[in-house]
Amino acid sequence: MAILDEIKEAVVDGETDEIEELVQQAIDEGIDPNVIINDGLIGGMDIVAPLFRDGEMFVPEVMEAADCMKLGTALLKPLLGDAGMETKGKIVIGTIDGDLHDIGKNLVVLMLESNGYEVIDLGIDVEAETFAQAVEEQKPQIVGLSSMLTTTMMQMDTTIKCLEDKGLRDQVKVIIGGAPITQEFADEIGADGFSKDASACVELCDSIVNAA
Ligand code: B12
Repeated sequence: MAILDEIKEAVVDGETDEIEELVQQAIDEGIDPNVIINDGLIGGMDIVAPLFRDGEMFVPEVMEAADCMKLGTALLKPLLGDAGMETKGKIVIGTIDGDLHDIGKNLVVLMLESNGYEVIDLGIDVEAETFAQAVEEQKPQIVGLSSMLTTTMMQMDTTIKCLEDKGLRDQVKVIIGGAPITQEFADEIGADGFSKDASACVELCDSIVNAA
């Protein structure tokens, strides 16, 4: 079996003991780290997603798949390189209040950092007030909100309103993303940008900082 397929399968099976060895093997075979992430690790999560939705995989198993993603991306991070690059801008990011999903956000962070951005990651389950405080203290050009649950995605609207209430909205561009998020939703809540994946997020941030 080709190594990328083995990585995919290891993510689906939650093989936390094997994933690092497999990713290292792919690196040793000279496969581009971005390809290992997109076609190997994310390829695995793409198989997990419908299984979870259809009740064929359960939370503990999906957590193991998530752990594989973390172990694999940690090995690849140094290879994506950011050393010596001049900082393009500062970004505060987090998963919104009530939401514990962080795989996608972590990939966004990884891609932004390896493309020369300074990223302050507030983690998961981040309250609107905490985003506002970080904007006030860190003075980023961009704040990124991640959401995977339709039940809590309106917290993005709450966060934008909180920035408005504190007089911080004009100082920062708000970008949003996550599986249920669309451009239409971004327009509806007055976000400045949306992207469907981590690579597109880098392009979005580049266009925002270049326009400033
Ligand atoms: C993994 C997973 C989990 C893991 C999370 C582990 C972790 N550390 O993240 C666990 C098992 C903990 C979990 C829990 C739950 N989950 Co869940 N989960 C998933 C799953 C299968 C995959 C998500 C994922 O990691 N995808 C892979 C990454 C790479 O993709 P991504 O997250 O979309 O990120 C990309 C883009 O969206 C974008 N992006 C992401 N963030 C941002 C931010 C910005 C600023 C930008 C620009 C772009 C951007 O770039 C990313 C990289 O390319 C999805 C299924 C799905 N279709 O998404 C369900 C899913 C999101 N979960 C769901 C549910 C219901 C739950 C639970 C309520 C289940 C339960 N009964 O307990 C809990 C909720 C816990 C909580 N309060 O948050 C539902 C949500 C349904 C809905 N309509 O809201 C989904 C859709 C599954 C389903 N039913 O189909 N889950």
